[in-house]
Amino acid sequence: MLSLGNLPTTDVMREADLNSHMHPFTDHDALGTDDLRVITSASGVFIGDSDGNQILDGMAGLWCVNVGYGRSEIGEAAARQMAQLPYYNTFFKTTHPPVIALSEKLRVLTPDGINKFMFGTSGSDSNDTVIRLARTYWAGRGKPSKTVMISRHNAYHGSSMASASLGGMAFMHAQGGLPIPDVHHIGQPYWFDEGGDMDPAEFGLMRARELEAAIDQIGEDRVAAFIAEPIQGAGGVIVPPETYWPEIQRICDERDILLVADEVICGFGRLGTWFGSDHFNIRPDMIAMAKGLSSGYLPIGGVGLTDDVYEGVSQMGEFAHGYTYSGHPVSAAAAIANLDILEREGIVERVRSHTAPVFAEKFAALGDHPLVGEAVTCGLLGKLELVPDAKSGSRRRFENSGTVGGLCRDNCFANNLVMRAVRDSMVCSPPLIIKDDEIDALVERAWKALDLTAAAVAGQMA
Ligand code: PXG
Repeated sequence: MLSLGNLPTTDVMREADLNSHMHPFTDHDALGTDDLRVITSASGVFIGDSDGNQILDGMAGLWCVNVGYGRSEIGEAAARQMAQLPYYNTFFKTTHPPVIALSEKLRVLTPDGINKFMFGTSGSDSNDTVIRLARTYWAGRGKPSKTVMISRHNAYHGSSMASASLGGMAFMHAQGGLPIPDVHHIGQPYWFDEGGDMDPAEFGLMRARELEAAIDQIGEDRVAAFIAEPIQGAGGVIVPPETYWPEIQRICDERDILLVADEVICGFGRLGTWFGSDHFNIRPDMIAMAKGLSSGYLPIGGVGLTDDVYEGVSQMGEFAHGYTYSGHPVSAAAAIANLDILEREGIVERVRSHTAPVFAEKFAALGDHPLVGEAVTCGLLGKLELVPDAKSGSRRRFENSGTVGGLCRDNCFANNLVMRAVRDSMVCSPPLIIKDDEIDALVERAWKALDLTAAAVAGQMA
């Protein structure tokens, strides 16, 4: 059996992995032993593998390691808490200092009006909590028929039964009998793929107004809430046209429904603001959080809610919901240490005033590559749309969606860069502490991967 103190060779670990470990979102028949990278260490923006490669992590893990790797303060805070009180629950009239301190801190940092916090361990369970809160709120307000959640196609809200239903990933719905009832999906504000001949502003309005049409069609007396990521992440870093969010906010103000911002990726500095809602002037009734809340050092997620939602839910007496690990003291202590780093080092402010503008300028250069139809950034999110005839300005896609993206992702990895492919879009979300010369290295390696990909595509076409 593998001992963590004395690692065997890469090949032995790969084989042991395939024998006993089932990976998330993975076709195991297509997973050869050679494909598996064993990641053994990390520091700053780099991860290290068992063969000694140092790989620039352009994804911050899975969009989460905002403060970068190797922050011993977070480990020390967790260790202190482990020694003091490793576990206690918050169910039966009990609480503990870490969950109190974290809630107080979030009250200050989150968007205006978000004043109460309920915790879990992930983005998925946070969004399950969102559904239960929204439906219970309306029951508490005397409108129990308002149960329908409106979301968007190609949204990602998690992988549990309820959160995957809320998400709009057709390939996920195709397995296991999803979605659950009373979830309705409208179109996404993805101009590059779906905007046709409309200009982006007009398209953004049209997609926002699908919410109004859906409320009319379903009936306002049936709709509980609209949920959306400020910028879709896993769907392919889809930055909506500027017209989109103001129109969504108008509709939610005029209609008697709740607005939920899924801040799991956009929260905690990703866009150069504490939350994506701050960037887009969204006034949410609830926010879902995870990932950057602890920079991924320990699992923790949560939902922030307004006093109105809190009071509405409280009308029902006991809210019959919670997890063994809601507000876990060690995770909460790690989250506090992580938020302290973000504050003390002025990381969010630095992303806004320095890192995001530098990233925007350097990443834009990738737009000149013959394989790239569009290079987009917002804060420290980046995305390249790969298309066959970028030079002509056409947004036409490759046939066999995902093949070229997958190739490009593999070429990135071979050049010691992690970028993720979403269909034929390459997405990027580096740790917020990335330095200027590391941004240069990221862009250089991405360019090289694009060159290799273009050569392979040309070879296939020849
Ligand atoms: N909401 C959003 C916006 C997310 O991005 C979740 C909820 C669910 O969080 P948990 O902690 O339950 O995973 C997410 C997660 C990818 C990828 O490949 C993205 C996520 C998770 C796994 C993979 O882009 N986002």
